[in-house]
Amino acid sequence: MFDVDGTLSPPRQQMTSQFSDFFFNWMTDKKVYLVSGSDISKLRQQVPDNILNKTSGIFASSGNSFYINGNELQYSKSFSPTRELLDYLNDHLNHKSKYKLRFGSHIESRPGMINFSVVGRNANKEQRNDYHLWDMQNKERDQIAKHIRDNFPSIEAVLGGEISIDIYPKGNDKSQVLEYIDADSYVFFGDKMKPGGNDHSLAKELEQKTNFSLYGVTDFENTWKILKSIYSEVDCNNKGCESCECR
Ligand code: M1P
Repeated sequence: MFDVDGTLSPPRQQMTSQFSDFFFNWMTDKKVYLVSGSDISKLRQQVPDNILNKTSGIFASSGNSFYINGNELQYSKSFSPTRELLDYLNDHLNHKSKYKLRFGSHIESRPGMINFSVVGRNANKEQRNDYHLWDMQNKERDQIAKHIRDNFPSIEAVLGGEISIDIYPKGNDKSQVLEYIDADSYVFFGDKMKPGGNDHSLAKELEQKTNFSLYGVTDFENTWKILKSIYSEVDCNNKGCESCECR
């Protein structure tokens, strides 16, 4: 199981062609699931079709929608935020936030969840980066997420990428994907596994299993390095391959 933004690609960017070529070959003979906070349309912009089609399944919107064979929808959940929650978010956006730049698309509705961003999902790379650096110093997203958790007991709010917060009913997080994946052992790669991050719920649930491995990565290059060092060598040896890409 792989998170996407920050794990297989830079946040909100495409996988590099070198890594996607490697990953496509590496997937052969493995059951690979993608588990992203993003919705399916963003995921399709970032991950090439040949990889999507080769997965055993794609969980988008934090496991609130599920596709097999690249594009066959298996289920999609819904979420209608309460007026109180929307009022809190709009009040923060329009009056309380100390970050003043706005680029549009601040509350995005996705299957089973909403995504909230003060700077806005329309921010370009530089604008996104500027907010991200500011937020790392000022911890605005941590404070918003904590406020939501403390004041809306049925709602979970977690940080996924660089500029936004994923918000959904408690339990409708990435851990729900385990209801749909039956395996003897599980391996999960994610960049937000610590408490407050959107990979944490799945990591915590996996810790209840007997056979699991968790890889908290810093970026996609880190994922690549781990796949090469831990897994590819086994594959190459098994297949007796002389010119494996991983060598
Ligand atoms: O998949 C990780 C996150 O990617 C995006 O985050 P951001 O735009 O903040 O960098 C969002 O799609 C977010 O929902 C998702 O969790």
